[in-house]
Amino acid sequence: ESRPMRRSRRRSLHSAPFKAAAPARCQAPSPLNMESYHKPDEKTLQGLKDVANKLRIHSIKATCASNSGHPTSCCSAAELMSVLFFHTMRYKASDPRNACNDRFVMSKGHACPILYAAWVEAGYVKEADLLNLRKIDCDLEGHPTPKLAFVDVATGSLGQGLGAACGMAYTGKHFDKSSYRVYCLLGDGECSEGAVWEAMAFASHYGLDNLVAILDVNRLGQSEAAPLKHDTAAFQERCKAFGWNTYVVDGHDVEELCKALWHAERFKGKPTAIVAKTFKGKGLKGIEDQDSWHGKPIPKDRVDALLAELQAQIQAPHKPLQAELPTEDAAPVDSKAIQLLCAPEYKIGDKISTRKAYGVALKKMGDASQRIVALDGDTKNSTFSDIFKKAHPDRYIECFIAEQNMVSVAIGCATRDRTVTFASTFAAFLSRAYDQIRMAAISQSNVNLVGSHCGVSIGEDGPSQMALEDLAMFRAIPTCTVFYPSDGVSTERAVELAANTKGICFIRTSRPDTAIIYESGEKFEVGKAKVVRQSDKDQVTVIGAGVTLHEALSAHEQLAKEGVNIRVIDPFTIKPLDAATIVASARATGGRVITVEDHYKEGGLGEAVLAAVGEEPGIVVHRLAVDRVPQSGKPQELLDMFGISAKCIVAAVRQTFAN
Ligand SMILES: Cc1ncc(C[n+]2csc(CCOP(=O)(O)OP(=O)(O)O)c2C)c(N)n1
Ligand SMILES: *[C@@H]1O[C@H](CO)[C@@H](O)[C@H](O)[C@H]1NC(C)=O
Repeated sequence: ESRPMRRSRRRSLHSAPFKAAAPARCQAPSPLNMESYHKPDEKTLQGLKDVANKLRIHSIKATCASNSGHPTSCCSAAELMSVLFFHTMRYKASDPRNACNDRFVMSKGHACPILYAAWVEAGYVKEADLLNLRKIDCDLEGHPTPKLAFVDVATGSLGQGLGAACGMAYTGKHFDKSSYRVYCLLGDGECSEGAVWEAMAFASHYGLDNLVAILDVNRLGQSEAAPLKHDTAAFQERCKAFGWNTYVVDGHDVEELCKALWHAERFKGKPTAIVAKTFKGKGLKGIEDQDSWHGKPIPKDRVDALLAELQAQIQAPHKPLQAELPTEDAAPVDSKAIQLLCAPEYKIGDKISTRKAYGVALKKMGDASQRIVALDGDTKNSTFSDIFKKAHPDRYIECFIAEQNMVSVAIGCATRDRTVTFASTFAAFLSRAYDQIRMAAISQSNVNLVGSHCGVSIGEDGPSQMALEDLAMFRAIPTCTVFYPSDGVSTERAVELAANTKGICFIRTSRPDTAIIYESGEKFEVGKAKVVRQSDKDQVTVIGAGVTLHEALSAHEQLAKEGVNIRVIDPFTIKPLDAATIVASARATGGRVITVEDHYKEGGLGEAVLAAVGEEPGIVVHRLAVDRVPQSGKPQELLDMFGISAKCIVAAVRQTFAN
């Protein structure tokens, strides 16, 4: 690239000598400081105003062509987008996914026509394509997804963009140690989402001064006004209370926006929130600031006049403004597979819980690659992610008790393959981040989620801590691989495989100590089950995982004494499930299959097996699973009470002969 780096050029233009900010935490949240800021020249300002109106025109035309979409949500953000994309942000317009580029997250994803329009003005998207908005053969969908190179995370479920932006900003600052910055645009209605405030707390706790949130306070939501209406002071107080440097601006004044964003870039130690007072449908006479225009294209009989008015405001049809180039200080991705440096160090019969084996495994993966990053939500000494933290403190992010945000941050860290991310908590608490997990699939994320404390086998803590829905939840996610390891060796290999598997990975770990059943050299593959007990005279196939695999092994032992042989299968991954091995075993055991799982009956291992054999004649699956809300007690007592212990398996095996 021969173009000069305007980052340094601008510094010398505007701020010679550049005044170092006072140490971050002592600096009062200052009003916009005029000392070193020089306003852009009139031509630039007019250019930015012109671009804003061009963005409005594009957004209106695109949503008219699709006869759906949110033009008024675009129009409130026109000046914000113009200044961000053509004055503040630094990126290579021809290479939107470049690692060095500033990031932009459109958290109010329904306003994406204006994002697409910005990339038209930047020269990356063809103007004619805008008219294919929302059409079946066009990647310019109704809400943005990473099918588009300029989108890192899918948005559209409101409240999630800022958490992902936090993950990107944390990664930029602490892992990439690069100068790219992260900008996130939110709606005011969107700010009613709790996840926004989890992210606000995270960003200030970690002093993410490379992150800017822009609040498009256009007063209106979908069905009525947002609760704070135009009370920008209330937004400012909230942002300040959450530890952010905060500016209130007229969101339609390009010069004020240039200035606020200029100050944001120089403010050290805190993230900056720009509370922008705007009007929904700004620039559209009779529609601006009116109710009942959310999500409606401009009616055909009004559109020509409104477009003409916007067009008339464009003064200078001169060559379009160009974004500045980024500083090239982010390393290219090293996409080599990450492998354990040595095999698992367990001996058959040793006892370790799979949750602890997870911590050991992750630490070893961290030894193998700098790209491995771990997150947890204040459960690190329960999930054992603290073993990783002790060895690699610089690559551990404590996310505190905010699981939705933890998942969003993890997704953000994993964007553009900057890191290989593992986020852990009790599996039960991942359920509150299910919307984030669902969106992660749309985001094409490779994030790895690890849930400990599955099932009734956690014992005394009782049902609030027991994950009994997690398999159902993760199986339903289209890009997800579900690992359910049953001993330390297979856990270590599950972590290694997850690190190198595309899509979302979920690893389900258990609390009780269980015996090592595999040799340290045993090979594991996604979608390949292990037949752990078999003979020529097996009469029933029993499939268990985690603690219930060990219960099945103990049932095997008891039944063997009575001369009854059972085949025992460890599926290793529940999705994909090794249907071939299961069907072959079922055939070898007279079509008799028993599944046993520490999970509710719906959507778990049993139903996965049923689905796998559903089209095979002559196979009958009997399911042992938790079928009601459990309670506190000792693990073994609970396994008995809820029908998934060795004793219950033995009884079920006998039952299959009775029939
Ligand atoms: C989690 C979630 N809830 C509800 C919606 C439906 N929805 C889409 S846009 C919108 C209103 C958004 O208002 P605001 O954030 O103020 O954005 P604006 O369009 O006014 O810029 C709603 C309720 C959604 N997309 N996501
Ligand atoms: C986690 O660590 C804290 C602080 O050391 C301790 O009080 C707590 O008991 C530990 N919890 C578990 C589950 O080990």
